[in-house]
Amino acid sequence: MASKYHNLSDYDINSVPDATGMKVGIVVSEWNNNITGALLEGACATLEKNGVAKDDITVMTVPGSFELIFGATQMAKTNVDAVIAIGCVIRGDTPHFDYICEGTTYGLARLNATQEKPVIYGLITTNDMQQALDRCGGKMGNKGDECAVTAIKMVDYARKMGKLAAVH
Ligand code: DLZ
Repeated sequence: MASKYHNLSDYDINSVPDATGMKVGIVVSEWNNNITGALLEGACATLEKNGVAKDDITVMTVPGSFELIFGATQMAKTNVDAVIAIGCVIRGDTPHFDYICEGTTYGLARLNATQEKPVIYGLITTNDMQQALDRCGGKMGNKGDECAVTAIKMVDYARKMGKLAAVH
């Protein structure tokens, strides 16, 4: 989680499994696209740095963060090994923020628990634009990098569990 103790881009490359051959689907929300675009760039750069081929990254856009649920559900049905959902919700003057954040988070969590592929939560929820900027390549790093590393680790985890299940 982003906090003053954790720069989102701070990871030990040696602790990341080799991602050669992994296929990753990324669903990106168009709302606040100055933020989501930077998160997407960070995610793609980190996936490629760790061995994912450019052609093995599938990117699709959806209008808003709430649509990430449907977008990620459909993406998980394709031949990707993991899905990263990227969005940014910034608090406004009404309770709308809370409904979108809760609905999207619940939807993605449910999806993560109810099908076979890992779904990575790349939803930034902030009080203002500056906090969002800080988390897409600013002083808090880039949450897109963190999502990419998490996706690679979870695909590796799923593969290991698949091998274990085959033995038992
Ligand atoms: C409507 C809305 C608002 C007010 N704010 C955001 C936001 O900060 N970030 C975001 O990704 N989407 C926002 N949306 C759009 C909703 O996610 C959704 O697209 C619409 O409610 C239509 O389902």
